Amino acid sequence: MAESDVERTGGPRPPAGQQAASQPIVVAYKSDPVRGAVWSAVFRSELPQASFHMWPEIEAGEEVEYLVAWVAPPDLERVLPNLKVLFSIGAGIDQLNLDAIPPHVTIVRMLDPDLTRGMIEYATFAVLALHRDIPHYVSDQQASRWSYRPLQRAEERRVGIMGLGVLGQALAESLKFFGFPLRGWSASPKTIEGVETFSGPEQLGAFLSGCDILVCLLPLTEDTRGILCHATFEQLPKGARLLNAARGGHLVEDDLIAALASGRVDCAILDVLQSEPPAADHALFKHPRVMITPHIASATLPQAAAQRVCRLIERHRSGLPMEGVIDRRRGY
Ligand code: NDP
Ligand code: OXD
Repeated sequence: MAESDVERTGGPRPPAGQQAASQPIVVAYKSDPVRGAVWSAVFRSELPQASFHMWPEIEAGEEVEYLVAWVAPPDLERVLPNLKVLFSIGAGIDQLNLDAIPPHVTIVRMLDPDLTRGMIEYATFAVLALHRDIPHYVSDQQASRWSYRPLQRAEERRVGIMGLGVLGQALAESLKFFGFPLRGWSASPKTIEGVETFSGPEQLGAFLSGCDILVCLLPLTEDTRGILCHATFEQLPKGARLLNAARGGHLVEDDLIAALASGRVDCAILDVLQSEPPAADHALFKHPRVMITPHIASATLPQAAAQRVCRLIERHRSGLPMEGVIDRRRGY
């Protein structure tokens, strides 16, 4: 039993089913208001016993137990002193300042089949584009150049995925169809059929040495910030290709520019950058061998996301475990 429950109720927490019946459910939503209107409608029909408030229109902050947000307010503990669960609107939670969120608040990230499907589409497209030299052809077209490049079989192009979580594994599954030799790298060892797996910092070099296309689908943490850097590029086969669909903070942008100049990296597709949007004269934005998209690889669709959070709140009220709880120690 959490201490905060004892303090708030003045006694032990009632059994799960009883709690749901006896206590009001107060939810605050702090994000895009247009999408918030969809959330509000879903809560009205799927969890009518809940009162749903759009930030900052919260009358009694001390009644709020659930917060749905991309970023939390800086003075969270003071404004929502009885918060129990913070639902991140995104799959990643690096945008949250974990130190400013009281330790008793459970943080839950977005796990949504639509979001996974979106990433499968985008990353499959991007790996195929890198494999088929599309960044070169796009820049050839801009220069009115008509030139062929030799075709390479997928079986001869090794694809390595950094991060074998929900998204990395889904991408690996999608890429199997094309015949690429697949490898993946994660924090803990994994066995995945058809994927050569590596784990931990000690196996990073062996993993990188066999990546003709390197895909980053890692969470952004203290351990992974800046992982796409000079030292990493130097361990790739010369002329490797890069896809970063995770976070801009993974990439040391100047190191990529240098690696493109030296030929260590041949071309890249980036969905995320250090600063979004980038300055109009950002060197990667204009680079002839880099394709950039504005952080659209995937997205949480409000209808399904709100339905998911309704179900999670019901589980929480019943004392059942929720899927997607983040481990603060690991940072993801
Ligand atoms: P998961 O938490 O499911 O998976 C993370 C994977 O990374 C796990 O395999 C984990 O290893 C591995 N990992 C974490 N830290 C390390 C480390 N230090 N060394 C090696 N491997 C590590 O995350 P998701 O797959 O759901 O999402 C990944 C990221 O994608 C999100 O955090 C988000 O930043 C990004 N994203 C980007 C989107 C976009 O539109 N561009 C959309 C959605 C997400 P292990 O399995 O051993 O724990
Ligand atoms: C996410 C994102 O993390 O859209 O969900 O980047």
